[in-house]
Amino acid sequence: MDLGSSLYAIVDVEASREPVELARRALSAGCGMLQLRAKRLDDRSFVSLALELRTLCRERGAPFVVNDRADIARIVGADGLHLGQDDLEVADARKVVGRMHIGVSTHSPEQARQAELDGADLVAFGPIFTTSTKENPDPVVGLEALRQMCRDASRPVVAIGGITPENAAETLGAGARYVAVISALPRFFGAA
Ligand code: TZP
Ligand code: MG
Repeated sequence: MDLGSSLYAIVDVEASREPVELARRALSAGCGMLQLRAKRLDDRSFVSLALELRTLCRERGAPFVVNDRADIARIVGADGLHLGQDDLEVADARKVVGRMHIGVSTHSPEQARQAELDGADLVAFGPIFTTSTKENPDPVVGLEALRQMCRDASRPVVAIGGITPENAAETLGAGARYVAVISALPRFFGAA
């Protein structure tokens, strides 16, 4: 299935043994955005991997996003920063990253509205389906809630959580601009 630029590839160092190779393949498949997620990596390794992925993204013209870490996003010259509900507030993150594009993870319509009010450029919503990647995931929100969210949103919406090649098209059909994928990522370009 060719999702082209609607695929938001999240390279999670805990979910992939070869994150650089995975990033290369996602970029070759034409993903529209690539995020580095590294919950437990030491800072120096995080910076060095982020620099490597940023370079690959530049070569391919895809925006490169750093998860959680405003400091590292700024250090490596990322195109975007992605924040969760327990991370820095958007306004505080802006003090570090300036006008960089900021995405915020949300799990309810209220959180999504708040993220927009806070100045998020992109709103991630989920989990749309069951996911085993996230520790202590919020309850599944489902496609109908996504559809409503996309109708109400004034920012592009990223659908996340349990997205696979089988359900990606109907998820985009609900109005999401991107589908963000971690565990099923290799399956989007034909790997096991
Ligand atoms: N936020 C909501 S669900 C999720 C995150 C980070 C995990 C998505 O991972 P997967 O493997 O694509 O379900
Ligand atoms: Mg986070």
